[in-house]
Amino acid sequence: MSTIKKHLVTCALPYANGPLHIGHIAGCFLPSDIYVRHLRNAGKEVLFVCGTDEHGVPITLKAKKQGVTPQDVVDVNYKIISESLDKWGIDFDNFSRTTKPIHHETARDFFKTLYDKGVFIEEVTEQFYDEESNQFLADRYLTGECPNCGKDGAYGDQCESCGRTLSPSELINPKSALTGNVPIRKATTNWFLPLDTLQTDFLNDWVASKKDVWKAHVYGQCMSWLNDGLKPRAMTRDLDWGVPVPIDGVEGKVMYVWFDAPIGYISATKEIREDWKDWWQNEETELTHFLGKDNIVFHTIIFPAMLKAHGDFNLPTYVPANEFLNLEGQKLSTSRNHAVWLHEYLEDFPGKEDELRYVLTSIMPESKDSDFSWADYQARVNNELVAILGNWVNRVMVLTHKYFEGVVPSNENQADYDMLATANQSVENIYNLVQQFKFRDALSELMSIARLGNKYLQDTAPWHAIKEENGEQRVREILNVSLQLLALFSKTCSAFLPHTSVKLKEMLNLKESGLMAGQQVNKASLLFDKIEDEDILKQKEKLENQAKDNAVAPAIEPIKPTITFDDFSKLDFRVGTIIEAQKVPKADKLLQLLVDIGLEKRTILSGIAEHFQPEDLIGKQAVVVTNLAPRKMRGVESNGMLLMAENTEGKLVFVEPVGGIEPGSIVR
Ligand code: B3M
Ligand code: ZN
Repeated sequence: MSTIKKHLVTCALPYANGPLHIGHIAGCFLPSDIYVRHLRNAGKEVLFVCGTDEHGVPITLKAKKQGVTPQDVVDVNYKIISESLDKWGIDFDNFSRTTKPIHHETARDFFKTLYDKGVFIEEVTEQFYDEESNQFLADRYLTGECPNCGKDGAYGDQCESCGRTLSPSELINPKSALTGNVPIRKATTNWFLPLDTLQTDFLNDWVASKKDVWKAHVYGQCMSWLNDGLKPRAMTRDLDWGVPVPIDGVEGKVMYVWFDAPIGYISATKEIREDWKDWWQNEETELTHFLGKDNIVFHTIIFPAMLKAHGDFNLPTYVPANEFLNLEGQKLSTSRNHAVWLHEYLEDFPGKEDELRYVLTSIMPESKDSDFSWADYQARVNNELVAILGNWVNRVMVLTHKYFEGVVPSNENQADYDMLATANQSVENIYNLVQQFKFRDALSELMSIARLGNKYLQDTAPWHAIKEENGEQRVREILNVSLQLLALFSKTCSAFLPHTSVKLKEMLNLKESGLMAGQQVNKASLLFDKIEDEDILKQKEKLENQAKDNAVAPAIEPIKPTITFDDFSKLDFRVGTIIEAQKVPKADKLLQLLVDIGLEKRTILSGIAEHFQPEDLIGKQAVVVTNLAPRKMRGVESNGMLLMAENTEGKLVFVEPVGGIEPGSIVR
């Protein structure tokens, strides 16, 4: 027997550094909203909280780029984000902000409790510092190559390419994101959460207990971090934007954004509920976090470690993270503006909120990455929502008006009630699927009710039956069953298609007590219209234009600081010929090459797998840096580096000796 009385559901707080795109909404807003609506329909007591994450370096970087204050940036984006979510129909109890005083106070209390309990390790460490801009380079202020996947552009706290959390000192060739300068190191005091001891004390066992509870990819990611061994992680930063560190005598330091952000879930609860402790500190409340896969470590390891160290809080039961959504076969990208923005969609397709919900639920990246394309959007709307659901609803309503002047006919003998039994079975299946966070399957089960309704009309053909002897009696039965199916559908669809559900209930004049024979229904109104080729073309053009606009101002890298001739002559460049090339398992970006450099053959890993097919590389020549210290990636040691030319769009070409030359030839 479950003793769960309340459900607290959270959706990851979006950074207020830009609007929301379809990747964010398919990743966590949509699944959490479906889940919450589903629980509410089932009569559960639910609280659904979210808000904008308004601290952190992405915001300050944006402010600097635009020449405004961080507060200006978050004010603008909070407005766009909250209005678009509201208009789209996300059913939050509270959508708060982490710059609110209540949040600062809550985060401060939380920090203070850990500090007073002696949880943190205080340590003076050398951190990267940009002398030109006079500041420490925390998190995204620092970029470099990822030690895990080799991709350039990883941040001081995380590589977005492979999802790995990082410490600044792990980045290869770190650079300041502010000036491009190579940073110096400077001593500073920070407070660390001892994840290593928390791992042995409780995380190992707690995560292990989630093996069959969490999705395989969530559990798998956690285990890989635990297997690598956790290290203490700094929870404070030398920055001025954030929640000030509440330690007497400490100034100019704020909390790490990933320390304060999840506490935002607590503040958002506190803001609207006096009984907030009941939602956070009572075993009868179940906590569920929805998020995208790049946030898994923070919700399954770091935040639970914080909650545990505090001592008073519940830990999450479920962490149903989604994988990534791509757009037209390419990674969604805010910086390249390769995205469909929610607020723009709502403007371009007024009244089509549910169409987007439907399509994104159908392709939700629940267990692997998936792809949104405009052609697929059009096909799903036209072939499923219009042709199946809209058509069914329209036929039932029109026939009811045609034969019975809109009065629900009776069916005393309960003829064809097996139809209703089948549909009720679907309703039960949907319930169970949503409980398991299988939203795609649940949606297709929902559509099976509409398919059943259509087929039933087709098979019983009331338009023929009416002409038979005693036909009217038969048609009464058919339309009674059809209207009941529709009433059931209108309730069941509300978690997935809330706007449609409201329209359907209005059409049916549906009361809490259900649909009664003799009751009047309203006229049919149009639920969905066809998406025309022209609409789709416009969206595709828009994407192309966004890409072009973006290409106007390519990010030209500044020239690196001057080096001496001696520095240069330390480098050993030779011509190499590639003799073998293969993909590296589980690394999207890496190719493993065997390169003949004259004296010997070298294994070299190169982050070029997205640009070249291994088989096309055999025999190709390249300039190789041969005296670079070996580096291990994905368990393979790389002994050298291939030089490539890269343009501002990220296109790579080989730097090859024209006409060819013996491998091993020196380049100088
Ligand atoms: N703002 C990261 C993100 O938007 C972060 C989530 C916070 S959840 C507590 O991907
Ligand atoms: Zn990486």
